[in-house]
Amino acid sequence: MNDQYDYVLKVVMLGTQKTGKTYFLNKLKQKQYNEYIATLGLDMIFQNYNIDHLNKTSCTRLQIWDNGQQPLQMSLNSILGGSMGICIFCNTNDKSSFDQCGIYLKQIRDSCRKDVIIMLIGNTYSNERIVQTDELVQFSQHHNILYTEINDELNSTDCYSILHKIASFVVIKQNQWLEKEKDLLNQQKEIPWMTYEEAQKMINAQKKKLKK
Ligand SMILES: Nc1nc2c(ncn2[C@@H]2O[C@H](COP(=O)(O)OP(=O)(O)OP(=O)(O)O)[C@@H](O)[C@H]2O)c(=O)[nH]1
Ligand SMILES: [Mg+2]
Repeated sequence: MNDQYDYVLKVVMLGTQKTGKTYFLNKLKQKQYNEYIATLGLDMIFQNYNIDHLNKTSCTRLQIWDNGQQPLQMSLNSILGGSMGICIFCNTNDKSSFDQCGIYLKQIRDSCRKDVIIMLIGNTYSNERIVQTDELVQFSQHHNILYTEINDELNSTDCYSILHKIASFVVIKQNQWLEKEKDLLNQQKEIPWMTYEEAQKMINAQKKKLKK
């Protein structure tokens, strides 16, 4: 792990073809989006955040995987492995992209940590909307995941805030978990995505701050 960051978090963009994954990430980075070009295999971009929690600012780097529809021999299992956050995109003009969300969720439950943060993103591109907000909200509540909607007015700040929300949930959960499990951590050699030494260092720093 790079010393500059307290956390490096893997976040995966899932969704069937043309649901707006690359559109979203281009907007985040203020890149021009002219025409649809299928993502081949995987693209990766990075975004840094400072997240405040427990009297501490965690410098967090998101490693965002833009998952195309041509997996180039990589199974969804390996793509999802180690992820802390997942955005599932649904194109509200395309019912089949909504149907696929349930299948993705099942796969996520099989492949990821139990506390992975999942957000459903409903993208409305044209006026011919087929999947309504109610259905998407209901689905999210039923599966206990976050939900948000995007449309033609999406800008870089919106994308930044959406990913900030996911990163905050991950860091808060992780800080709470480290605090709660510190006795256990003393006995364990390694925890899933942070080495034992890193976890110790973090707990000690947190304690020092709380004492002040
Ligand atoms: N709301 C909105 N959506 C857009 C706009 N332009 C493109 N999109 C979305 O982006 C989709 C196509 O582009 P991509 O974002 O490249 O699709 P993708 O999900 O990355 O597709 P794959 O790479 O093939 O998996 C469209 O079908 C829309 O859902 C826009 O101006 N407004
Ligand atoms: Mg793409």
